[in-house]
Amino acid sequence: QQQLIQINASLGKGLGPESGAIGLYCPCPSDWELFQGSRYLFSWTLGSWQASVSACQDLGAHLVIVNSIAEQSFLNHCHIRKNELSSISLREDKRGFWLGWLSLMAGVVCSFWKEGEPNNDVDEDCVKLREDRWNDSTCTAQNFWVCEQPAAPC
Ligand code: SIA
Ligand code: CA
Repeated sequence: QQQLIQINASLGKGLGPESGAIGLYCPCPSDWELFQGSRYLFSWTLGSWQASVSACQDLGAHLVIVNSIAEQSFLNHCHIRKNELSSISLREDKRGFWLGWLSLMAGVVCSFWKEGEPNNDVDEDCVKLREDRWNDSTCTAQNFWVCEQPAAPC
């Protein structure tokens, strides 16, 4: 809830019911981007990976799960902060297993690692978009994040 207000405030909006604003409230928040049956929110504030999980949950969403080349391309075009990292819904456990998802496409794991990644450089267990690919990074780093949610018809 706090995060939602922060996000809206930094967008100069704050039009949700929680704002107490009087007037029409659009059920489809304009700060979400639609793409192929999902909608996406690109955060305007920074947080740890776990804080990002909570921020998405507070919005009824989850950190983005990348299931296709098309979806990765969409992210590449829409996550505009070129030299910043944005958390996605993928994490490594202490035994080196990937938690979350890694989808199969045509029998091969669909992943978009940056060249040389994941390198687990100084305990990097959380995955972030970095430019147009993925990098493993520390879970405590303060980064942007991307939420995803099934797109309900308006
Ligand atoms: C990140 C960051 C910044 C961070 C840096 C990492 C690594 C890459 C290499 C160190 C020890 N860590 O992921 O948060 O962008 O300070 O890159 O260079 O993860 O794989 O330099
Ligand atoms: Ca890394």
